[in-house]
Amino acid sequence: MDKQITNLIGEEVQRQREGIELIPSENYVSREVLQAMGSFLTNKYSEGYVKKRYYGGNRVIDEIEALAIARVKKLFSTSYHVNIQPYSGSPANTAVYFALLHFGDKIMGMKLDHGGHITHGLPVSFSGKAYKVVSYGVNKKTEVIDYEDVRALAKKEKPKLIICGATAYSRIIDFKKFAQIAQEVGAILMADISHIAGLVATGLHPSPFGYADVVTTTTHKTLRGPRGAVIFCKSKYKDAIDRAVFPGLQGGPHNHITAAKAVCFAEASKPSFKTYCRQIISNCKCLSSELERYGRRVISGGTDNHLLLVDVRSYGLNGSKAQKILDNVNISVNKNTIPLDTLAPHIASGIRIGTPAVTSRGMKEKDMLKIADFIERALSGKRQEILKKEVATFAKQFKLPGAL
Ligand code: DSN
Repeated sequence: MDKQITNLIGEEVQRQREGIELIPSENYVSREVLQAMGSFLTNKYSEGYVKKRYYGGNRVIDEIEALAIARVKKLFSTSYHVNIQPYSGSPANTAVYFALLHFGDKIMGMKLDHGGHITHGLPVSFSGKAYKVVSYGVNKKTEVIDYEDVRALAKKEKPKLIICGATAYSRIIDFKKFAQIAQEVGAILMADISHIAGLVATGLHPSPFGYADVVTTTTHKTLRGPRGAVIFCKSKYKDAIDRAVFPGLQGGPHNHITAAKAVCFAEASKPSFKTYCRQIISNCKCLSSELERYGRRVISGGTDNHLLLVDVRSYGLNGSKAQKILDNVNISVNKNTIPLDTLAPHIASGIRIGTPAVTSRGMKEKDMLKIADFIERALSGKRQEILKKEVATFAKQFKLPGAL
């Protein structure tokens, strides 16, 4: 046993147990997902795809990969082709671009400070360097996507690929409208549902299947599986996508993660997972209205999903300071730019708060009121040592999923 690492893992488990985890992209996996990730499957190389491997000894791995694919198709009720191998969300998105575009082609995604992701065309990312980027945002007043603005920009710019989906957007995304726009300008439509995958799988957010040509998702956010991703595509893009993932960008798939994905897809197919996702949204709405009741500005005036963004300037803070203060009292959030932010992303004017992880610990609406109170007291400058103890005592009442 490696003592140093074991001790550090122990410390991290304690941090998770005594803390309130509000980063919307994080979650707690089940014991079964953990077991699959920590299995002997990590020992095997399997470049290629089911029954088309470059190395021998892949009979079992083929069965696992085929099962994961069958389960995820069932979960999302889709007949799209599935590539289960992407290591994570950014490689999955990069693989889609590599498959369907030439370097220098034009892509259109959501601006980072309006909720988009780095891989949706940020200048410092590969997506922003290899492709020409035009970006849409939210309406300045409503802070919600204005589909007529998106349409006008698409008509003017004629991108080859339109990306919809976000990392910091609290409202429903209308995939049908995006598909209409893409069709009108002859663009390919990619939906990145990484954040909302669990909500989509349970019918609590409209599905992009049937509308988007390609759908990407991570498996570790609302879906509550291992750190990884999946690409779904219409059959005409199948060969290009598969070639872009392997051998284009990746080598051997992470078979232990493929197995854990399969476990997660089965868990997410259970009725109890829908109950869980419903509770994520209820908790989020409750937290949002409680913070508004304290007089705080929630971007777009609320939330339809698992996250909300709070403008922290009314506390006399920026996002970075607010994140640090909350960290000191065992509450994890992340600083986040808000629409039309004048501050750089590493400082930002807002914080992003999400409820998938706390809901996995069994917290309900009454607990959200308590969390709002903790946040309010911390950011209004109340004594941190006392608050930290209160937060730890509160958090420890809730079992840490996956822990023995
Ligand atoms: N880091 C993820 C998030 O927090 O949304 C996206 O990659």
